[in-house]
Amino acid sequence: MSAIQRQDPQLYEAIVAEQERQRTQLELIASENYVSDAVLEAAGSVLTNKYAEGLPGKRYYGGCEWVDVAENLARERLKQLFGAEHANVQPHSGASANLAAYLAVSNAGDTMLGMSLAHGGHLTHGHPVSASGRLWKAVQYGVRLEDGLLDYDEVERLAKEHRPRFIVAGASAYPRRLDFERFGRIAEEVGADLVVDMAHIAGLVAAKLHPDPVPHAAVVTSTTHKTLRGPRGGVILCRGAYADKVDKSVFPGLQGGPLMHIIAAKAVCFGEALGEDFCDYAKRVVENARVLAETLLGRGLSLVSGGTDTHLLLLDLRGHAAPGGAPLTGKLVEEALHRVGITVNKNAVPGDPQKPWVTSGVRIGTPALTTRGMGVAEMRRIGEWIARVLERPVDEALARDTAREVRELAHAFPLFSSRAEGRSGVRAG
Ligand code: DSN
Repeated sequence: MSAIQRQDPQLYEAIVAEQERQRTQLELIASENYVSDAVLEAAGSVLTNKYAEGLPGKRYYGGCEWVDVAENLARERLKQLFGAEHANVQPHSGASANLAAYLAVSNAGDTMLGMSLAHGGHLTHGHPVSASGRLWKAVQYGVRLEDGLLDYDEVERLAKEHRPRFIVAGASAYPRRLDFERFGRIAEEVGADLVVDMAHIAGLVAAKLHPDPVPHAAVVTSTTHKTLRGPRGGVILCRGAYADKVDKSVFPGLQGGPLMHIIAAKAVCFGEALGEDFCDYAKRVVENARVLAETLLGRGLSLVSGGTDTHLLLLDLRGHAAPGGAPLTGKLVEEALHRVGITVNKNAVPGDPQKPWVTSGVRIGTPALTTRGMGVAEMRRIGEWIARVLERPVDEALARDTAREVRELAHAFPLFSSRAEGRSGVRAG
């Protein structure tokens, strides 16, 4: 019996139920993944007990000799993975990494230029409800409505008009490659710093399947839990000239004690990403996304930008009707797919007439199912299931049949080795 089971049966039940959900359903949320046993073990280790404000060798607490080893491993591996001059592995999340990056290159009140959330950007890239949009004067760029592709000419025009202190490149729902070289040129032209948030594509960048932001940006931020397949958290890479400012913006600027158990798990993740198998994994992620896109397009569905170069696709539901004739929404499709055991998230499409809580789109990604060992044959089957649920989202008999097929497929690709322990996860492929 596990310690949690003995001590806290209510919580134990929730953990086991979540594990069962992950085991029996198909995870297609583009920003999620499954970590290895080693990452899970480091994240659940005794390093959680240690306070270590400061940096390795320069801490405000005694007894940091072993957490220093963990943090140095994480920093060195991360620098090696991306060829960066400096790394800070302490940000608790992507959002805090972004805020620290902005504080390192500017002062609150300066002008920033970032991609609008409604066009595939991120809240922290200047949305008015986030600290970024409240503390900085945020100007927003987006994609061209006619083809869904990033409008670099508009970025350049806005940069020249508003002279931002920094430009943020990066997206959370953009299925195409980002041209960091062009962003870098625009930033240089207007005397701005380029900050790249590569959270979604970090694993693809590491595997050289996506253009590399590091040569073009003053500062690069990322999360570690998406395509990089590590623990939930953030990191910052930067040029040597920004090292001190970045480190000070993270601590004492924004955070107190770093999460040393998570930093240890990040070190494990970066070690895995440096390994031989990771490039093959990343290639399969992209191939799976391409096949899933082709399958959906083959069933007459529309994708923003007409397809994908990355790990994600954005289904555009405009023009499709729900039963009763009302427009089909992302909310309805997310719920219908949830009923059959396929997990996705509703997502605004560029120019979306629906509210953000409803949307006309669905974002779909392949990192998690690729970790699970699924390949192109499974993507074709899943694409067919998504298409037929979309055609008949409230058909209960169809939902029952599809749910059975989903369960069978999930069963054929087992995920966890030891359910009873309530913690251990093993990847099949
Ligand atoms: N919430 C993340 C995503 O799903 O893309 C971005 O931070």
